[in-house]
Amino acid sequence: MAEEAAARVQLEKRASKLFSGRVDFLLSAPQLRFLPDPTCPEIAFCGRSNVGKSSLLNALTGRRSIARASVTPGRTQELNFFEVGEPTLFRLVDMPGYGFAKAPLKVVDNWKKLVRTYLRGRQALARTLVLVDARHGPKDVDRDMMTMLDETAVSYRVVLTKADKIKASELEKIIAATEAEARKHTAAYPAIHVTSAEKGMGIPELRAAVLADAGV
Ligand SMILES: Nc1nc2c(ncn2[C@@H]2O[C@H](COP(=O)(O)OP(=O)(O)O)[C@@H](O)[C@H]2O)c(=O)[nH]1
Ligand SMILES: [Mg+2]
Repeated sequence: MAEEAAARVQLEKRASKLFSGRVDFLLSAPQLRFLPDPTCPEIAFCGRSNVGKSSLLNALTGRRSIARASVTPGRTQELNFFEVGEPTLFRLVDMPGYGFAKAPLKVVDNWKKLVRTYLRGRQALARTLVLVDARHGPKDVDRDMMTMLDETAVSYRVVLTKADKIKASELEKIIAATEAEARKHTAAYPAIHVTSAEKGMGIPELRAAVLADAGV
């Protein structure tokens, strides 16, 4: 047990060092043909619009605005790639947010095609993270996403965001509900992550998980 804890601390230290080193924006892919060559493992971040995806990416990388820097408003239908390590060890992929109620059908169709094809067919995809707002727990759009991911080849982690926004007693209930949801999905990890980009909660653990998932 002590050994396990020591190994975990070691991994978190290595993860923290790596994430505070080189992290560079690589490119935005609005269509499949613009995807970069799959030369290293990729970790994809999915979630509803406003779930806190950019904030989480910034917290993980210890940057103020790496995720926002490249994502100009109105161009949210792209996959944004960031490289970590020098030389590059793995990539973080900021997926377009879902659940935008007023988007035209054509935009939603395009989104579905791009995201599905990437998530289902990408050889380099090492893990997907599905972000869920801790204030609400899984909603129908999150369940739909998880069901779609059950059909992909890689398993995914469910990550609660904005955990600082609710009381501890409420958070316990949301965690239980989210774990129950995860257990219903064949490709979801049973253990979920609880994070706050604002307070740094769960960030070292998630960095370590990403490193382990990327196999570095
Ligand atoms: N209190 C709190 N607010 C957060 C947290 N993460 C994101 N937010 C806020 O939630 C809103 C949406 O965050 P953003 O990262 O842009 O979401 P995205 O649309 O998923 O990229 C912003 O106003 C953030 O400041 C968090 O951990 N705690
Ligand atoms: Mg964003």
